[in-house]
Amino acid sequence: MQHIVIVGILVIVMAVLTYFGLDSIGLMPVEASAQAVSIDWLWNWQVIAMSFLFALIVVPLVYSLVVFRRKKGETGDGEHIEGNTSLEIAWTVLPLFAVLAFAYMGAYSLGETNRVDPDAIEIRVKAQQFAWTFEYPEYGIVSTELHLPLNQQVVLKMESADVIHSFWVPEFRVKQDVVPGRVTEYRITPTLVGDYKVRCAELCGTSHAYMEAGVIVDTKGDYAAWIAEQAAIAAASQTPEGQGQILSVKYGCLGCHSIDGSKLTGPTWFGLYGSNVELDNGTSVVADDAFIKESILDPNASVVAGFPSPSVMPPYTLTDEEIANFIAYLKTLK
Ligand code: HEC
Ligand SMILES: [Cu+2]
Repeated sequence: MQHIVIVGILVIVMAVLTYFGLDSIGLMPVEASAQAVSIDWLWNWQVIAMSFLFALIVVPLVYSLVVFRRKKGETGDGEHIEGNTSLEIAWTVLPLFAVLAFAYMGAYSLGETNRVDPDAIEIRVKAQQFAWTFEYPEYGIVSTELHLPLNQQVVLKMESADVIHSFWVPEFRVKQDVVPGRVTEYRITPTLVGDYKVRCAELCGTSHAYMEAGVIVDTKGDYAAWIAEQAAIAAASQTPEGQGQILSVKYGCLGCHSIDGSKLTGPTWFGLYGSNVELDNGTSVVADDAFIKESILDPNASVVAGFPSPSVMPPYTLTDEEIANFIAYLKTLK
């Protein structure tokens, strides 16, 4: 009897030490969503159960090894024990209740995680090898970063362009697969302002490890400002000037041409349109549509004074529409 009391006390002490030991390691990153609360609650009870079961097995085992080891000169057999009905009933019924309790807690936690807010903001997520894209359909915004407003439920409607990916932000706790051919949903209510990362949690190819994107939880005000800024950019890129600016970046023109008046490998574009350009053959020409077009399609036709001839600028075969967009952009640089 005395042994049972001692072992009982040791089990409790060991369980408490194990629990606080595990807890102090900080196994979980910060809790940054409303959904994380019930998941962490469930996880905490599992750690308690784990610590207790660990102690319940290890303490009696080690205690028996030490206290009941064979003493010097002892040669006889151990005492013969023939079953113990009440012990068997206990270790059948108690785990049954524990499992039922955890099933109930799991179902409750799942219900909390899936709770639908009818005012949830919808954001579309596209996953592909090996990048995430986020679309805010209400504002025509497409972004490689996911911005979320604080304390507001969002529902991500996720699609994959190729293989199975998985959307996982550890701080939000919830994880959801993104499967080709169907739209999966992910609901989250961020509760902590900060910079997080979504990682693909489904091995999806050679660069799977790099399939990450920024997830930024903003205050309501910062979120509105970001939306306004992105919506303005999205609207601007629809105009000819916007398209012209995009193509200047896309074709690398801005590596040689500045837009602020400074001289790089090529002349600046600042104030170029409509100005008088001196050529290296001594003549000068007005920088109008025809001159600009010729300079792009055939840079050697006329070389600007002060720059090496033949021109270091490679010829570009742009469409008439691209050239018109470029000229619209050039006109804004003054
Ligand atoms: C490798 C550097 C380089 C790149 C890249 C480049 N340019 Fe140029 N560009 C020059 C140089 C040098 C000149 C001046 C010599 C000449 O007239 O060809 C020039 C001249 C021009 C001119 C003539 C008018 C002037 O004063 O600037 C236009 C217009 C122009 N580039 C447009 C473009 C466009 C559009 C692109 C991209 C599609 C582009 N350039 C890419 C180097 C470059
Ligand atoms: Cu992936």
